[in-house]
Amino acid sequence: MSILTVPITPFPDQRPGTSGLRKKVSVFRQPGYAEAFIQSIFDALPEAVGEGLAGKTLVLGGDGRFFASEAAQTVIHMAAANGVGRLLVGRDGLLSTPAASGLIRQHRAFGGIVLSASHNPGGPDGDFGIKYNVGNGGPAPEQVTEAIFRRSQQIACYRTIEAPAVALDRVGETRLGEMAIEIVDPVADYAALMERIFDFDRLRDLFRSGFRFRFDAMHAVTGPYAVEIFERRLGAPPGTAINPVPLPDFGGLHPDPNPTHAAALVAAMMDENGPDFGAASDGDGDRNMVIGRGCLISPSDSLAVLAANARLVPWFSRGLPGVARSMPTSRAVDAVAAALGIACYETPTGWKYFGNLLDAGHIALCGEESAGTGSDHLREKDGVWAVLFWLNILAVRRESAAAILADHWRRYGRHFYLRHDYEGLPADRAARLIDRLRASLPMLAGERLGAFTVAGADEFAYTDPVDGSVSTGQGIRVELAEAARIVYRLSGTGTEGATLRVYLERFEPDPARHGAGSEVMLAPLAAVAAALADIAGMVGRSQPSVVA
Ligand code: VG1
Ligand code: CO
Repeated sequence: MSILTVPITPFPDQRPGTSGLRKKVSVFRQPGYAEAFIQSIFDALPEAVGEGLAGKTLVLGGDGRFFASEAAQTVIHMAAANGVGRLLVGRDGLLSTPAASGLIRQHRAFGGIVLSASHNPGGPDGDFGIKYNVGNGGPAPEQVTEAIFRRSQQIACYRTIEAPAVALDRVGETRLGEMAIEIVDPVADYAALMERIFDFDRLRDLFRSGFRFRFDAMHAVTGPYAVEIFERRLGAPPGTAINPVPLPDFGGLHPDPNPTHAAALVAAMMDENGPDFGAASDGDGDRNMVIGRGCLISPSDSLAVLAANARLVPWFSRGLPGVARSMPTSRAVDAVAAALGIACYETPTGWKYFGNLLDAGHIALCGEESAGTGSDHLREKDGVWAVLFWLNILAVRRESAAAILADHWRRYGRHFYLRHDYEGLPADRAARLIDRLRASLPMLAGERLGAFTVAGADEFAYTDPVDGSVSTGQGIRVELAEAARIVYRLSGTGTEGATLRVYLERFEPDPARHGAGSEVMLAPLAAVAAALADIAGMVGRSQPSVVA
């Protein structure tokens, strides 16, 4: 088989965002586009992590979305041409993001490539993405993604080999040129890891007792994981996992597990005869939405409840060393950490910032307001794991999710929380909105905003406590004296114009008010947030397009 060196000219737009390179499928389909980015990863590694991939083990998988099979063959051929020693591929090219992270760790692989645009829509008109994970199993840190981007701006050629497509539909060993290929069951190792973390006997008892659970896989990657773990290993009735077959267009669904896109599940859970517990995951299986009967659970609250109940899970029976949350995530988990007397770290948005804290053992649990929760069991957020965590708590406490949440608020107070997204904005105007806010920061302290007073305002920057690296420009924070906070930042995962995210949070200690709806409780804060940034004037929108 002959190695080909194909000349290309650099594409200017290959800077990875919050989680890998995400673009429209039509962008990825330009000749040489995916190849240029993949070769940039390979070329950047020696400088970025000290060693190249030659002779090393690489993991490859993805969420099976449109364009993933072509892209998988591209990676396979290029890996062989670039001297990769061994490639571990999920059968049919499928691996959830957490399963890929677990495989990298278990096989001590050098790294991995995940083909997914996660919660972004799929199909020929939707999005595609490529993400590189490093040897700890986690997303490449910023220094590495920046090195990949720099390389992509100088790249002159890529290497591939002339060979037919490699069949990926059967578990087993094969070769391509000098490279060994091992096609693995995407679920087996992951399911075995879950058995080591949670109390599967107790979970089986829960399902035997008639507990009714519904998991919506949204025709994305978690279907096979849910069927194997919930139905086969834990004895939940067949049909517990709905929309379980991964489809390239996600069956027309938008695999973003929030009340807007998982509306059918939410409706079923709001029925008084609905299931006891419901959950959903996203395209690549790292996000989770959990929902009790009649009771939505915000991701920020979920993180806090998991932290408070961690000792009920065998993996955490000795407690947590510390926890972390991304900056815009509500401070509900901080209250739990304070009560437990453990550290709570605040990191920039994106899972890559948790890696060092987990590796160093400073934390064992972390999460984001965007429906991401994870722990030291691997180095990605993990949707099915988070759902099992809740089920384990329910199996031990034998109370409803609604009762557990109400009890949590009574103990720690409630952090009312909402995120307003303004999607598809002209990028220059969205940038100007943020610039204007940044410029106003020095004047804000002491200002009256409606019924609120600004206690402080800044732009978030983070110094990693482990390696000292600094990340700046991570969101505008406005702290209000009335135990409330507004955060503004621009999304780094969108593919169409800019998305402005406005995060609203208000603490309420009084249990008499805990039953109120977030929209009502946060309406005055939302009005102030829109006015302070002059969202209507700057980008011409009077309403957010998504409320999460
Ligand atoms: C969003 C979320 C962030 C999350 C990221 C990747 O990023 O806010 O918390 O880590 O998506 O999630 P942004 O930059 O658009 O706000 V996933 O499941 O799409 O990989
Ligand atoms: Co995801």
